[in-house]
Amino acid sequence: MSRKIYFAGSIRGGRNDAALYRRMIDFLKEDNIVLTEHVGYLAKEVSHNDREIYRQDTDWIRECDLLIAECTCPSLGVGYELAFAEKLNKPCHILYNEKKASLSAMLSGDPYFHVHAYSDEKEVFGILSKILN
Ligand code: 6K6
Repeated sequence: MSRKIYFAGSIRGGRNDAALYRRMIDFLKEDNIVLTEHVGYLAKEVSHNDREIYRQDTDWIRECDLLIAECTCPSLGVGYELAFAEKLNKPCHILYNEKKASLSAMLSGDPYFHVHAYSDEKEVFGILSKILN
């Protein structure tokens, strides 16, 4: 079943994990629609109007079937998107590398979120497969 996925990952919070986002998005795109490919694909932020970004991204969260967030690199925008999606009752899955980061208590402490800790990138794709099964 093809689903519309909102993939969330850090942009202004830091682009250290952009290559991982891209691999995750490519994997998800095999059988699904990823509304937010730019999160993995643009190496550098180009000029965009922030109001337009906010309007487009909140529209996409309304439209999506589920949200998947990679949260190893902390990002205010991703935290906001998760809270916004929760308010709309969208299923939310959070992945993070527990060897590299500790997740904010505001995410790990919220029983609404499905939190998936991993310690090796190879585990990420098995986690994504389980989420989509
Ligand atoms: C596109 C690619 C790189 O830069 C852009 C232009 N900026 C954004 N375009 C679309 N969505 C954005 C942009 N900046 C932030 N976001 C949304 O917030 C994304 O959906 C990310 O999941 C999240 C990242 O927030 P920050 O606070 O790390 O920027």
